[in-house]
Amino acid sequence: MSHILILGGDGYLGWPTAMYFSNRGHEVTVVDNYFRRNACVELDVGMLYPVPTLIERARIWHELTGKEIKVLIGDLTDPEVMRCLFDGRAEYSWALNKNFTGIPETVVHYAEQPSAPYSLINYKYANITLQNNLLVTNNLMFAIRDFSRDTHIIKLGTMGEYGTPDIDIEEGWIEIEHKGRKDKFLFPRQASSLYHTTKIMDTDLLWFGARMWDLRVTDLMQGPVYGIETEESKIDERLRTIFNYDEIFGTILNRFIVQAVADYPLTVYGKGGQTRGYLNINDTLQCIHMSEQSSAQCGELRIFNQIMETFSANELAEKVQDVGKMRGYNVVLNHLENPRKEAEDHYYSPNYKGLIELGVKPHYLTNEVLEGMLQVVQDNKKNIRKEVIFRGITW
Ligand code: USQ
Repeated sequence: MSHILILGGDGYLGWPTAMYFSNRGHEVTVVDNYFRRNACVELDVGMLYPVPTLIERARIWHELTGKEIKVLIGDLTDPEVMRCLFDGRAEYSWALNKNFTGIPETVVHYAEQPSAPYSLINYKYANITLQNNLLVTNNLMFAIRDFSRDTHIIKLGTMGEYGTPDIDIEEGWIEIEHKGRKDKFLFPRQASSLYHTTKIMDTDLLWFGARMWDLRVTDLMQGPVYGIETEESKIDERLRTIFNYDEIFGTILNRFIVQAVADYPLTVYGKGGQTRGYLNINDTLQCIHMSEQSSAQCGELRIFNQIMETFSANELAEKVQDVGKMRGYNVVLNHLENPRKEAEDHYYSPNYKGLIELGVKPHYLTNEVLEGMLQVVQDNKKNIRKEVIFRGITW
């Protein structure tokens, strides 16, 4: 079984990915600097339930399964922290001080500031986003170039890189015919936040690395993810992923579920016609797994659109309202003036066949899935802080 390195292993997707691969017998190393946790403290946005530190979670995982997830707490914007993961110098956390066992075959890059509103609070948060996301990606590219060119990079991109163009969205690439000649180019990008802009720049950086140094890169253009439990977290509540429902780090469906339970009118922004591609957190894990099993080739930037179905904000709100009503919640929709600058009524037709062809079996957004989420949120209702649900970060 191969060695998988997960950058950003404390986050909403990072920790479930670590357990998923560990459970399947892989050697797993996670790195994180607690950026998300610290930002939640700084901005005073609560999580739905307390989450043990990464070191504690790895210890709990080991106690319950006998499997080991190695932890390094470090800031990957520091090139030396990144480079020690690939040149054999890594000194893992004193709490889990285990021997380094080799250079990873695959690195999953989640180590980014992931929030569009955070990136636009003001110039300071814009700078933090640019600095963190671009430096981490650049440090990764150079570490792999210098020490480990065969390592497969799986980077999390975002569907928001494409924006909402008035043509069908292809999986990363488009063939263009111009004055009688044809060539293949990256599909046009046009972000609607500075966070999304950094993801475009990441793509460009790694496309450069693939062209110059034959790096192997899979770039997953992911839509907003929803869900709480994964197969691995079900064994103990303390293994549940970080779950935000605030305006900054919470994504739409996770927020709507919490709002339904908290008797807070669902915050549909503007007309609610904004359509995106969505996926269950369990499908993120499958997508990473399938990408890991079939590496990109040397010099290839392979791009997949990582979504399973599309919904407008209104459609999501109505689904939550219907299931909420069945469970006795009085769910009301509130069309707030849109704090974001985005199209509210637009064409949206992305292609997303690639990951299905690789073998991913989608979990669709059924009433049962919504009920499962409502149940976990209900169990933690006492922790919900209504004042963090909407503060109005505008751009
Ligand atoms: N929205 C509402 N009400 C809310 C929250 C969001 O109507 O309370 C709307 C937004 O205006 C937007 C859509 O729902 O049109 C999605 O918003 P979101 O906050 O769920 O997601 P977004 O800001 O786009 O970012 C999230 C993740 C990011 C990921 C991205 C994928 O935070 O890391 O890259 O989803 S995508 O949207 O495809 O770019």
